[in-house]
Amino acid sequence: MIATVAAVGLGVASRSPALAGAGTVAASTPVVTRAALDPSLVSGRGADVGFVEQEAENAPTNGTIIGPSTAAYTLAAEASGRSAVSLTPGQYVEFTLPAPANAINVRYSIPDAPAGGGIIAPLDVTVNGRQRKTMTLTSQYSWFYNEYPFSNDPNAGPLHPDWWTTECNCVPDATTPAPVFPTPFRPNHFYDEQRLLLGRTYPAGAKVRLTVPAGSNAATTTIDLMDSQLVASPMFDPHAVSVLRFGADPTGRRDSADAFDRAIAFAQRTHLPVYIPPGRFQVDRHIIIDNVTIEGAGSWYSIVFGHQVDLSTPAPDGSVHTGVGFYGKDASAGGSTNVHLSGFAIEGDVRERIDTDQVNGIGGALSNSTIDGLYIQHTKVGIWLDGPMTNLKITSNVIVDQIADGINFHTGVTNSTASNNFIRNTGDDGLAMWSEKGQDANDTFDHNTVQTPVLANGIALYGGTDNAVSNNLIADPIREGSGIQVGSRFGSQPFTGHLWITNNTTVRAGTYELNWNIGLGAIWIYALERSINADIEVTGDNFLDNTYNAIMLVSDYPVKDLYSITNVHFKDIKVDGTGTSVVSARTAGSASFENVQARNVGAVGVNNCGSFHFTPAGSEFSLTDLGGNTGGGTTGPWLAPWELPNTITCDDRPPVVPPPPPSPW
Ligand SMILES: [Ca+2]
Repeated sequence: MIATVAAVGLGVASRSPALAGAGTVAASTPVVTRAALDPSLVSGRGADVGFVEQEAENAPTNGTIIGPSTAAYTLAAEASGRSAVSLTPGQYVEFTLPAPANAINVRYSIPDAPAGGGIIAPLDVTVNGRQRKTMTLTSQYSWFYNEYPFSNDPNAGPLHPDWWTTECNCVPDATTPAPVFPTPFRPNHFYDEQRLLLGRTYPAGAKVRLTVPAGSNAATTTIDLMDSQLVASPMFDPHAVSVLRFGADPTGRRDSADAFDRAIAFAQRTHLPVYIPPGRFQVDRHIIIDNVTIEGAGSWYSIVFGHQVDLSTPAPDGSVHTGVGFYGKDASAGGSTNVHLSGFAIEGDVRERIDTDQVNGIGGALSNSTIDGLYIQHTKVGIWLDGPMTNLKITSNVIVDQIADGINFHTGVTNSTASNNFIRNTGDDGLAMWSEKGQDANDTFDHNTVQTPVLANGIALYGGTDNAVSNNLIADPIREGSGIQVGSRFGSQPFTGHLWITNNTTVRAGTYELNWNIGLGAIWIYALERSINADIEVTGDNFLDNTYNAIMLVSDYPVKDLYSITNVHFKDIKVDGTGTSVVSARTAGSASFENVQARNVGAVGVNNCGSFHFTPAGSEFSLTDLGGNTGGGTTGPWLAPWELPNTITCDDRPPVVPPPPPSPW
């Protein structure tokens, strides 16, 4: 859906029904949101990272509002709130600062080059009509095409003609005549973001206008949102050892990797911290870190950036590229310990997905360590840990524009926490625990915000023991993923002990699964490689504005008679809006429900297919009603007695009734 705003400011009232209860919104009154929602709807959940979000679609503009739409491969769907503003040269969008600020961050999209590889284009920034600065936007890190692991060529055909392909309902290689797919085929990962220090502090009420210059080479410039904040002055630690003493170049012209190594070696001998002062430091390889503290002046000031480098021969780990990254020693070499990183940015240069490449912002094994207050952009994965390792705390980092995951606890990461982190625009899971070979155990993901993973899930758990996911805010997963996934997949160890999924809020999740051609759930429990029978307690979670279902439990069809899901318990849940059902069960097994309240439910409350035998005994999946399960939609109470315990109500593709925006309960 495309709506053109005829009068400046009209969009505010018409696009923000969720805010209607707050009173009439004047044209230039700033509309502050979190994940495109009224902040009161997500109070206490997600990260507090010190900036204020304003969606472009809520701001005065003479451009064109796109969306809202959840259709994958569209600009609108990958935007926060599934809506944005497209500007042609000469057009603007204007944000009124809701609080004093000296810095902004703009999430945007500009077109790709005709043959791929991206373009650069200008965007003017003025405050109260003055102080013009020009940002140089880029699409060099966006625009991927085709199937996994994706191509940068907008003219290429499917990468896997031997795969089942939904668009033709066929296997292209086995089909005569061979199907022809339009190009670009499955374009995605459209957005990027860029930070700008304004040079002084402006008061609340100042008007920050983003204008596409009349001569811009970008046919359209799409603005999704603007974050603003008051960035603190640079931190200086007089007791630390500056990398400048060892020859690092703060202008970024000379490579500073060797200088960083020398500073770290000195710091290890003298037991002093390493200091990265304000500046741009070029580092084109891994910096190995062990038993060292590295402090920057703040992530807006101390920037470590690098170029992607081709390796003449592949590294032992299979990498064919290297790039900027801070790496603990490999677990097989004992790993690293007592590493503390804070207050700087890591800006990579990764433009393609090569899963064997170690081109992550932070990697290796880091026990008894902390990572705090970093900004990580344009690496493959922000923080990819390969255990076994233990006791790592990852706090208050901003990780954006990644090729793959935001943070991944991979293989035997224990007693570790990721909390108060902000993750946006990952190309794969935002936060993941992947218990491959070794169990991730006693880990917690708490109070993080994860937005717009363009593929896969906001938070994903693949096996593990006694882990917790709590108080997170997860918004806008785009495709083949959910807000939260619990999956026996990717060769993971079994779920054992308990898994607590507590007090999280998802919004605009429950997406469409292209390969299955069905709708998912905002929480997706998936028994693909083994049964899931650990104690899974889903308590206090809110599932808002679910495109399809709120809750899905599924075993893939080829293994539906091998694996089941049991021992899952839902309690004190609020479901505000489902396009289809509250619960979709496509597996054998059972789950219990207590005080699961729902409203604005678009289809029958329980879509129960079981394991698809449809015998007179009913579905192979049973629901246990522990009371307090109230509310529903046009088809009646979501958990009506006639559905219990296992009435077959299977419908692969029920009509979707888009729910109204979430509102106070
Ligand atoms: Ca938006």
